[in-house]
This record gives sequence, C-alpha cells and structure tokens, in this order.
Amino acid sequence: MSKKFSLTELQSFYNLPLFQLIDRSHHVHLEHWKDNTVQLCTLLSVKTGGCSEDCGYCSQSARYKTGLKAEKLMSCEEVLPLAEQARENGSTRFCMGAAWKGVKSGDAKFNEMLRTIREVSKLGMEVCVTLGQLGDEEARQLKEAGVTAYNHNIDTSPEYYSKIVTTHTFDDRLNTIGAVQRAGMSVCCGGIIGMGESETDRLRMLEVLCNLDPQPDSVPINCLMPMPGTPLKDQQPVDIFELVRLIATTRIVLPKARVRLSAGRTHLTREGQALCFFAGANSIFYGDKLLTAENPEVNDDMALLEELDLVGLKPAV
Ligand code: SAM
Ligand code: DTB
Ligand code: SF4
Repeated sequence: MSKKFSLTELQSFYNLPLFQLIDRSHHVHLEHWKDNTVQLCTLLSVKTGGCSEDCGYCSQSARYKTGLKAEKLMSCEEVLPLAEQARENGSTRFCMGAAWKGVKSGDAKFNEMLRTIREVSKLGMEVCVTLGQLGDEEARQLKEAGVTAYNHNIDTSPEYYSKIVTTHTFDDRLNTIGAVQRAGMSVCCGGIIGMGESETDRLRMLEVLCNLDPQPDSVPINCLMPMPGTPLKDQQPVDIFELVRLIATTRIVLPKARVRLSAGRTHLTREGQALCFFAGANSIFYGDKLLTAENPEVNDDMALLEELDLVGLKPAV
C-alpha cells in the first residue's frame, strides 16, 4: 500500500524553498517515470450545458446566465468519427464529459452512453468518462462496456466545497469515487485552484487525494477558467509559482499518478508550462477545446513538447 501523508507533511514539502521543492519532485518523477512521455488526452463534451447543479465555476450550470446553449446528448454515430480523429492525432486517451448531476441504470440516455462507450473502446485508446454521480450498478455497467477510467474531481478541500457547490456534497463525490474503485475502473480525480480557496484548502484537497486507497491513477490539476455569468467570473488568475508548487507536491505524494496539467493552460506561458512539466506534470488535454472553454492550439502544443524534448505517449498496441 502507498505511503500516506498528513497535512503537516504536505505543508513541509509545499513550503520548501522553490528550487529544493522542484529538485525533490523531479527526482521522484525520474524514479517512477523512466521516460519523458506526456500523455495526450482528447476531451469531448458529449452533452453540453443545462446542468441541474450549481458548481460556482461551471459554464454548464443551468442556474447561471453563461450564454452557453444547452445541447442534447450526442449519439454514438456522432461521437465515433471524433474519437477516430483523436486517435489519428496521437491521443491515447479519449475523455467524454456530460453535464449531468449523475446517471441512473436503465435510463435511455445512460444506455445510449453505454452504446457509445462500447464502440469507442474498440479503437484501442483508454476510454475515460465523466458523467457525474453514480452507484455500484452504474459503475459495473460502465466497466463492462469498456470504460478504463472515470473522472470525478473533488475539486477543493472538504471545508471549502460547500462555498462552491450546494446541490451536492463533498461526501457525495467520495461515494461516487468509492463505486468507481469497487467496479475496478481506474480513478481520475483532482481539482481546481484559483476559486478563492486558501493554501491550506489546496493542501487539504491533496491530503484527501493522496490518502485515497488505492491512490488515483490520474490527477488533473485545473486552474480556474473564469466563465462569464458564473459566481467565480471575476477571480484573479493563479500565480504560476503557486501552481508549480502544487504540482511538485502532488508529484511527491502521488508518485505513480499521471499528473495532468489541465484547464487554464491558455493563460500560462511556455516557460510556465515547462516548469510544470519539470516539477512533475506528465499529461495534458490536447485539442483546441476543453469542454466549453479554450485550450492551446494543437500545433503550439506539438512545438512546445518538441522544444522541451518531451514526447507524446505512444499507444500501448
Ligand atoms: N458533470 C460532471 C461532474 O461534475 O463531475 C462532469 C463534468 S465537470 C465539467 C468536470 C470537471 O471540470 C469539474 O469537476 C472541474 O474540475 C472542471 N471544470 C469545470 N469548469 C471549470 C472551469 N471553469 N475552470 C476549471 N476547471 C473546470
Ligand atoms: C478535468 O479535471 N478537467 C476537464 C476534465 N476533467 C473533464 C474539464 C475542464 C473543463 C474546463 C472548463 C470548460 O471547458 O468548460
Ligand atoms: Fe454540472 Fe458538472 Fe458543471 Fe457541476 S461541474 S454544473 S455537475 S457539469
């Protein structure tokens, strides 16, 4: 079983002199990741907007006037060519996101999603989905259909969560993660920084993540992209060195996880991103769009990886 870390230990890593911290995290990285690969993941929003939840950062909540047009669930026939294209572009992971509170077994939309997953999983990429809350039966069906990983973020500390979301609880998030683990799917779980939370909140989030048993295989670190119309629309951008410190600390306490430098890269410089990779990030979302927000151009990402002598992870087969 992986070693567990307390908040005090996390604070002692996080507050090291910056160069000592990234020196340490880089060594942990080299020890566990023998290569210089960066996993390229393509995101597709298969059901956009109109969500019942009130997550204060999200453009897809029906509670805020964000200007986003709600769309119905894409069919299997619509998704499949996009998944094929992602594979051709070098992605080894295809992540489908839906703006739902959760899914229920037997529901027609869930069945359509299962049909899509069955087809996409034949393409040989890792298949990740993020569909909101689920229980043991839904998790079992997703696993059986071919899902490799389920993304469900805790987003912030247990203490700060209710300041950001009131329509479900932090414990609801943990219950879904438990169902995903019991079904034998890989857990992708991380959070967002830049929502007005304190440094302690960020480290409490990390404390929860690194003490999950087993630890998540993938940890997305998102920087808030302030979305017009949401309660968090006026938040200031995260300082690059705070992001680097968090990524380095994540690498130290979750040595085997793919740490994904996720939303917010459009606000980072090339140098800032390089520092994040050096500190331990080894995965990105790749493609000009996230779910509803912008992401760097594919050509720019390719050029950056080449410049840094990093290589896109090759497919397993
Ligand atoms: N509805 C599902 C759920 O809540 O789990 C899946 C989709 S939700 C959009 C997936 C994740 O995207 C959130 O948990 C959050 O971490 C991230 N996210 C959403 N909006 C964001 C924003 N404006 N900036 C940064 N990250 C964001
Ligand atoms: C995650 O942690 N980040 C991705 C993915 N998991 C689903 C989503 C980022 C969304 C950014 C805002 C948007 O595109 O609306
Ligand atoms: Fe809905 Fe997910 Fe957005 Fe929350 S984060 S409003 S659950 S789509």
